[in-house]
Amino acid sequence: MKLFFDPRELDHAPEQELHNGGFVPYAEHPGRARDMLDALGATEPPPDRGEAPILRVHDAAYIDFLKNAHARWTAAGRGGDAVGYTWPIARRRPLNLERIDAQLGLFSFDASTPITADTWDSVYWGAQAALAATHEVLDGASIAFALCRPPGHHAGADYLGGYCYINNVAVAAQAARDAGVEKVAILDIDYHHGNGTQDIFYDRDDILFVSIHADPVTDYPFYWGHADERGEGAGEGATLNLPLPRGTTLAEYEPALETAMEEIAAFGPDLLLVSFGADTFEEDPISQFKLKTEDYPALARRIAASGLPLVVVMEGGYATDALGRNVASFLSGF
Ligand code: Q9C
Ligand code: ZN
Repeated sequence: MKLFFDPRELDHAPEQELHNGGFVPYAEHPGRARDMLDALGATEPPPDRGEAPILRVHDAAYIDFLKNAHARWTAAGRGGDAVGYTWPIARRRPLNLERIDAQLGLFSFDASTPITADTWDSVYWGAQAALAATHEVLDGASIAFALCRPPGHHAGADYLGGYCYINNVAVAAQAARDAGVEKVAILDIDYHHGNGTQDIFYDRDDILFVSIHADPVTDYPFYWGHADERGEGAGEGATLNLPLPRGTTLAEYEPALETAMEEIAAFGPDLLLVSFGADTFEEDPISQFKLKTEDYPALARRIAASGLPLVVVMEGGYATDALGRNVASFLSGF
């Protein structure tokens, strides 16, 4: 299995995040990628497919903002990383606001996803890694892995959040559609609901989104991921959310995965993309499921049993010393 990674993904390194009312060291740090690299062995850098595939799922104004936000923050006389502090609740109405603080609110949904001078470069190359893995499979490989960092599944067409800026799996899914793949399924097994991915494809019937995650009644991102969200318009029925309670172990996780895989089989996709987060691990510092390192191959085997071509895209996982081990354990099941 080929693993795709670009060293520029290491550059994005915010200093801190707002957590429960105080500032703490940033959980989504470059050491996560280093830990995975140590455990996984040789990776290859992705070719540069440009911005066009990114702009297929993200608004041009948002991408422009991402590229320039930190420079504008600095020009406003600020030090450190750019973070918003006020949000236009329910997008009150379209306004042409120039000030960086207004734009940060417009293009984000939380205060724990800072933009640094290096953010654009890292997220751009992470998206290229997802594209490389996708094209590897479109060219005939049965599976490929994209070591994307920062992660992507919380980012929507025009917003960042949850440590995510570009939605790597969404870019990959759309690239597959554009290459002629008719039906694409996305299985999201990060601990957190993939709100950005859901939003991007919510009204589409050509891309199925199925997610197993911590119940948003108790866990971030709260406002999405409830079981009654099933898609809208043409996409009605092409979204499936399977929320699980805190404390979930493999025994409770497996029936949800069975349901997810049956839904995917019924959809009849030509390609399956997996948003994989290792934050379902029992020792994850910000999450509350109880999966063990040795549980992950069973998940991979059930996914592989679909017989579908697979692209695995890295999402979260914050127990840094165990992260590489957990990802290697998951991939070993394929
Ligand atoms: N620190 C992913 O796993 N939590 N993102 C912020 C207080 C955000 C996790 C709240 C968790 C986002 C990709
Ligand atoms: Zn997560």
